[in-house]
Amino acid sequence: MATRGFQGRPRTESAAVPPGQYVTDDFPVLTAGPTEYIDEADWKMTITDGTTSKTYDWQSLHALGTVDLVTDFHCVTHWTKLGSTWTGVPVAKVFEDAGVEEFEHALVKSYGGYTTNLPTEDLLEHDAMIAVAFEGDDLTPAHGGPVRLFVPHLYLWKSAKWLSEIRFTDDEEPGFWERAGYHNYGDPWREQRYYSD
Ligand SMILES: Nc1nc2c(c(=O)[nH]1)N[C@H]1C(S)=C(S)[C@@H](COP(=O)(O)O)O[C@H]1N2
Ligand SMILES: [Mo]
Repeated sequence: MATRGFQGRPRTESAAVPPGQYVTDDFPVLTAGPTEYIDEADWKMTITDGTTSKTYDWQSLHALGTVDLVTDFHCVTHWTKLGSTWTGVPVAKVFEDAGVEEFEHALVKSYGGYTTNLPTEDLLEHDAMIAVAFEGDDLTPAHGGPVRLFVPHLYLWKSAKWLSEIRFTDDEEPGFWERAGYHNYGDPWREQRYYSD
């Protein structure tokens, strides 16, 4: 009789680590430029499709309801952190609340001018969240607090710190590292580190 149900290998630490990555217990800080210091009370973020826009502050973001997510994440500089708990509002929830149009591309902007781009699908159909806490504590300024994007299935440069805007567009617009030669998509499992990969 055929066996049903789970047939694969049980998930082990090595199975959870993408190629070329090592596991660290640290949480290194990587910022191209100065750390932004933004009070919760001053933070604002706009969701826009160029025509319809909605702006959120700390209260109106939290009013949508936060969820906890336990996940691994991967930095292009080769470190991977396993099983951290993040708290935030799923991007799909904010998107729905904002009532903006679902164009194919998204450009994410930060206080301080950092940008990154990704397909809208990757913000809406994966675990992407607008994160407010890491391991149960408010995000520190160095890690993008009070609010950052967190997209665990792509290399960490897509997770813009000090989030200020998500813009949905018809045309793809490369962000800061994407213009500087990083891969446009950045899938850690396919080692999409640089443009030529
Ligand atoms: N605003 C902003 N967001 C950013 C960056 C940045 O320089 N500015 N660096 C990116 C890169 S390259 C990485 S690896 C991660 C690092 O996040 P961490 O400092 O919390 O580890 O943030 C990403 N988000
Ligand atoms: Mo990075």
